[in-house]
Amino acid sequence: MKKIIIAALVLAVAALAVLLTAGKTKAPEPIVKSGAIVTILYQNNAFNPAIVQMKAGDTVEFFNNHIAPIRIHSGPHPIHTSYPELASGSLEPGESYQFTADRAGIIGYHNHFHPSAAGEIIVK
Ligand SMILES: [Cu+2]
Repeated sequence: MKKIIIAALVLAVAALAVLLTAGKTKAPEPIVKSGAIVTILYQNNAFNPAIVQMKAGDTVEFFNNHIAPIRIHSGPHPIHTSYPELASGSLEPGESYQFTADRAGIIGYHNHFHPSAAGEIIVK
């Protein structure tokens, strides 16, 4: 009986040693710096956070958590010429819109249905 217990202990120690060694030789996880998504919530006629900073190629997601439809556009209201690619169309409550900025700059945006609700995307 003692031999069986000793054998089991030896096996357990060997298995633990293999696990610890495997953990130490594992390559570090890469830090993903592209393709990040920043989420902006719209609720009670305000964006939260209203101002976000990201890198060109990152994605911002606008999520409508409000009781009414929203429509995201760049400034200035109502012509939206500063960044015409930012145009969500009408977003019903519970819907979201993803936008990827492809160049550096400061993009002012607003809810076209409630233009005083506004913010900025700072693209580095
Ligand atoms: Cu507008």
